[in-house]
Formats: sequence, structure tokens, C-alpha cells
Amino acid sequence: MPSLSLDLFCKVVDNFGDIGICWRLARQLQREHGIAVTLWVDDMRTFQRICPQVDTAVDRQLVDGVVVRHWANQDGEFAADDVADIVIEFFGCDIPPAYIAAMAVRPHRPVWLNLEGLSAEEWVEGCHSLPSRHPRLPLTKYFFFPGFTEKTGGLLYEAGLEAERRAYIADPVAVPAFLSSLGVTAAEAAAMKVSLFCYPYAPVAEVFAAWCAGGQAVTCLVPEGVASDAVAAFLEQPAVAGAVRSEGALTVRVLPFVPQQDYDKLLWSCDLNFVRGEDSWVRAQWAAKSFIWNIYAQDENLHHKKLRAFLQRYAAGSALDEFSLCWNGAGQGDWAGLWKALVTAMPEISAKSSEWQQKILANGDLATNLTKFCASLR
Ligand code: TRH
Repeated sequence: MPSLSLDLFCKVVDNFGDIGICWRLARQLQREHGIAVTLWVDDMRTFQRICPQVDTAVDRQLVDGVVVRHWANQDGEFAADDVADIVIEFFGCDIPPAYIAAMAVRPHRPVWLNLEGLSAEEWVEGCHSLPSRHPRLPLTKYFFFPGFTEKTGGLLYEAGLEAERRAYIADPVAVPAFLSSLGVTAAEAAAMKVSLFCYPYAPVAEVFAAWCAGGQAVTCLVPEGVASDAVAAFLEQPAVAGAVRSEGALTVRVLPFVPQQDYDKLLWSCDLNFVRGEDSWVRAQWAAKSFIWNIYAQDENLHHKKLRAFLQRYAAGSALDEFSLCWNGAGQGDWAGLWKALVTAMPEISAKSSEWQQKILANGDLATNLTKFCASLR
């Protein structure tokens, strides 16, 4: 039986999350579900940052089993034969009008999904899988929401991820070898290791000051390009890979921006991870370590509502809640006290993480849920 084909359209709005999520989903659908996936991406340079094999000069290429096509503009010509069995637009990106017209004349209409962003809010359950009829053409698009409950599409999670993580942390040489490949010295690795991925508006300088003055030695590992102004101010030099400086109990080291597949290893290697947006936030949940989430800011502080909805579901205790709220500008606190409380609570927070993993995995993984949903419509 010929395999199903799937076209996934990704517009890189800003940051890495959109392509990060689409690339992860594309690979998993191809590898674990045998689907012939074509990933259409408008911004090949951003894609190359997380996946160095991508050749930005090539319009069509095979990367890790996925056909990658440069989505240059909205003008392409498409015939019914060009349309895949399943068509996914990520986060409401407008796919080319000619492609939509070709979908409508395909003898067997494709399943058409809009893959939405992740939120822990309750309304998601009511919107997941809702249909929307095209105003003119005989086509129906369905909204597919990732989420934390059985009434949503679940979260991206590759088969074998937990086994890979366990093998990595159980291997006595893997963690030191990985950190050393990023330039981290043995002395730096002996301190509490914190990875830092956040938006430029996070209160990094304030937290650095608390770490400097704290009783706990901290090595903060920051991929290049993250919170560059605050990091450069601490370093007293440009925040480029390899730059490092210590003051008081804190050492800050700038790492190269790692390929996406190595980002998990960074999370697994650290004691505490600061993550942001969507994809790194989900990866931190699979890493079984304490994490602090920096949510993407929205107008009218809508993101504070989303943050609270997650913290309520996650229920890891007041130390994590208060630190997270302050980190996102939704609360005010004394950073030294917030940090002390978080460090004290970290063993308990990390211990609870496997319980959380079981809970969210009980809903199935997003790629599997998505293929089942498509099969129900075909
Ligand atoms: O880049 P982000 O801020 O993306 C965000 C969110 O997706 C948000 O929902 C969206 O609306 C907004 O963009 C426009 O954060 P996110 O989602 O964590 O994606 C980062 C990706 O980058 C993720 O796939 C991990 C990857 N990454 C690396 O590959 N190497 C690195 O060194 C780092 C720090 C991240």
C-alpha cells in the first residue's frame, strides 16, 4: 500500500518555535508513522540554526527523511496531483491560494488541519477538532490543538525519548563529554548547572545578581543569541560562544546555539532549565528536571492568564509558582528569597516530574493522535 503523503506548511513568524515544532512533528510523522512528509518553510536561515544540515540555497532537499521545500511566496502554481493526502497549516499560516484551489478539485479531498499553539487553558478542549467550512470551496478545515488533557491533541513526544534520556544520564561519560564539547570546564560542571533560554525582556540581570550573592555555586549556560544584552552586561564583553565570566557564586558561559537534537541533551545535563515559548517548554517537561517557563508575551497580559492556567495544572508548589510569576512580570518579589525557596524545593519538584509525565502521556502523543484523527476523517 503506498504511504500517505502530507504537506506541512510553516511560516517562521519570529524566533525558532514555529519551525522547531514543525520540524519535530515532520520527522516523527515520517519516522514513526511511515508518512511521506513535505515540510514547506519560508525562512530557511532560521531553520538552519536548529538543523545545520539544511542547505539554505536549495529549494528542494531531503533532510532526515523529510522533503524540505522553500516556501518562497504565495504565487506557486498547483494542480490536484500536487496536493497531499493530509495538509497541515501551522498556526493559521495562509497557504498559497492556488494550493487551496487545487485541494478543492482533488478527486479525493485531502484532510486539512490547522495545528494550533499550546495552552493549558480550559477553552482549548472545546475548540479542539472543531470543523470550519471554507466560505466558497467544498473544503473543511479542522482545528487541532495540542494540550494537556485527553480532550486535546496531546504533546509532541517521540517513541523512545525516555529510554534515550535514561541511557544518556546513566552513562557516566555522556554528560561530561557533551558539556565539554560545548566548552564547559570540569570545575564549571561541578556547580549547579542552569541552562538559560528566555526572551530579552526576562529579568535576567536581577536573577544574576541573586545568583552572584547566593550561597550556591551556579554555572549558567546560555546559548548564543539568548538575552544577549543582559548576558553581555554581566560578561563585560560581547555575548558570543565561548565568552565566560565569574563573579561571586555565579559563572555565566555562552554556548554555541546547539542543533535541536542536542538541545535535549543540554536540558538533561542541567539541574534547572529556563525555557520559553512552546517547544523548549515541552522538552523541559520530558527532561524530568525543574524548569522555569518564560511565556511569549501577548497584548493585555493575556500570557499571564495562560501562565497561571499552566501553573495550576502543573501544581508543583508555591516556590515554583512564585518564581515563575515574577520571572514573567506577573508578580513582584525579592529575588534572593525567591531563589532560596526554589533551590530548597527543587528535589521535590524534580521528583514530581515523572508523575506529571505519566499524566500527560496518558493522553497519547500528538503525532499519533493527529494521525488517528486524520484516519477518522478519511
Ligand atoms: O523560539 P521560541 O521563542 O518560539 C516561540 C514559541 O513557539 C511561541 O509559541 C511562538 O508563538 C513564538 O515563537 C513566535 O521558543 P520555543 O518554542 O521553545 O522554540 C525554540 C526552538 O529552538 C526549540 O525547538 C528548541 C530550539 N533550540 C535549539 O535547537 N538550540 C538551542 O540552542 C536552543 C536554545 C533552542
